[in-house]
Formats: sequence, C-alpha cells, structure tokens
Amino acid sequence: MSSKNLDFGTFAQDVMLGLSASPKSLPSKYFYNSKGDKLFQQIMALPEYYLTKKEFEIFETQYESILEPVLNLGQSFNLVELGAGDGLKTKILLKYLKDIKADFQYFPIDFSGSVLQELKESLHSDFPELSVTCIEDTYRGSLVKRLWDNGKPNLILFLGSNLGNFSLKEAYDILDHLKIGATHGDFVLIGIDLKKDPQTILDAYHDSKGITRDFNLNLLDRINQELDGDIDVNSFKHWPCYDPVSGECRSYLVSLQEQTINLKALDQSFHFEAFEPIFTEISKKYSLSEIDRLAEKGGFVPVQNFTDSENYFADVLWR
Ligand code: AVI
Repeated sequence: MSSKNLDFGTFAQDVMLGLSASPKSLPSKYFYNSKGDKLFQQIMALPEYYLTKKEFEIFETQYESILEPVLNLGQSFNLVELGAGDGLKTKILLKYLKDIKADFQYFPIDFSGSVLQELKESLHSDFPELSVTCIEDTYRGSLVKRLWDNGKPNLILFLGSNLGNFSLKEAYDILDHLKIGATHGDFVLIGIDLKKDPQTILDAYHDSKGITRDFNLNLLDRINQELDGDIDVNSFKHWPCYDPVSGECRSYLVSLQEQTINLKALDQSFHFEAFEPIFTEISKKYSLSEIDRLAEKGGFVPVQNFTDSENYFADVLWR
C-alpha cells in the first residue's frame, strides 16, 4: 500500500494521524481484531474485571423489570443492540422474551465481523426461531442509517460500559446519535460503570495475569502485521491510570526507550523519546448523579436505574 492511496477513516490513516500527533494516540476501536476479540473474551472472565459479572447479575435478577416498559407498549418491537459482542447478557432477555412469546426482532450491531459471525451461529443454535439481522457497522454509522427501522418501537441496548470508551464530550455526541436512532419514543438501556474504590477500578485494567496488557499491546502487533511495521512490542509498557475526579481510567503504551519505528506500508517512521506514551483507551466511570446529568443534558428522560447488589455497575433505562 502506498501512503498516498490511503482512504480516510481506515486503520492506516488513523495510525498515521495518531502517531504523528502530540501526544501520540491510537483509537481503541482497533483493539478488536480476531486476536483482540479473543483477548477481550478472556478479560471478561478475569476475576478483576468485575464489569461483565456485575452487569450479568443485573440482567439475571432484573430482566422482567428491564423489559416491562417496552412490553407495556403492547406491540411488536425491535431489540437493537449496539456493540453486541458475544450477546451473553442479552441472551437472558432473549430467553425471557421467547418464553413469554413476545413479538420482536433482534438487530445485533458490531464493528467486528468475526464477533457477529460467532454470535449469529450461537443464536441460531440457542434460539432457532428468533428473527436476527446482524449489522456490521460503527455505533454512529448504524444510528444514522437506522437499518432496523420498520416503523416499530425500539429498545436500543448499549451495554457493557461501551459508552465509557468515550470522553464526556464524545459521549454527548453518541447520545445525539442515539436520539437520531431512537425516533419512535424509543427506550434506550445503557450499561455504565460506576465510580467506586479507585483500586478496584485500577485492578480491572491491570490484571495479575497480564491479559489486559496483551490486549493493549495487540494494537502494536496489529500495526506490525497490517502495516508492515518493525515495532518491538516488548519495548512498550502497558500503563493504565485512574483519576477519581474525572472517573477516567486511561490506558497508555509507554515506550521504554528512545526509538524509531518504521511502518513500511505507510513509508513512514515515527520517533519516540524515552518514556513517551501512546494514549490508547479511555474507560470512563460515572456517579449516579453524573448519569442523571448526562440524561438531562443529552435530552433523555430517565425511566429507571438498575444496579447490582454492590452498586458497582448501572444499567439505566431512558426514553
Ligand atoms: C469494551 N470496553 C467497555 C472495555 C472497558 O472496560 O473499557 C474494554 C477494555 N479495555 C481494557 N479492558 C477492557
């Protein structure tokens, strides 16, 4: 590939922009290639990564209340899921909806084609009669296109603290897009990680097995593979840090030495000073009052907050 022929918005273009910027950064959406998808599955099973377990608890114990408002509409509806992943939590809702013979269609959306393929197969074996339409797209892209729009009301799921992977400013932009996607007086259910003991949060992004480190470093592996790079992955250190004021857990890859990396596919070299960081991910946490403000400023009306027994995580239902 020649650097002159790069399409805007591609991995190559984003790497070029991110590594040329000061401070350097790489978009976290690129974690999710097939290796990254597998590593993320392992992260979700880690004892330190409480987020998945807490949200699972909320779904297991409160699925009826979560679904009550949309079922009370008394009509056929769409269950739309942004960033569906393995659909593990959603399957709890799907099972209940199937048991009560609810009339609905499921639209899982994910940026990762391989994740969608796996989800499609597992849904086919778990719920053979379910009407499923997979959409491979970004959050914003899918919300603007609204491929699911068949005039029926929607319950849009945005689970797993995916909103946390955006800064506050970007989160408002996502909420603006959610309003475009939620046109029929729809409901949105958003999974949000709550502020808590900073150590608990930091441990979730600095696990003892080093899986999160590998997940972060996989960005450099991916650059090596896809852009013909010569990066020595071991010369970078995974460095997460949590700021209890902003609620931002920010992850970096810090160059342990002064070095120049070469990306042949881009015809480009990038220089790193010793201990120069690449910012790779934000995982933002909110308090319940900050969530109320988010709803109000974002133009949504809170319907109900669902939290786990330790108040670690919240799934908030808005209209
Ligand atoms: C997908 N996302 C909500 C995860 C998070 O917690 O920010 C991604 C992740 N990054 C490191 N561990 C997990």
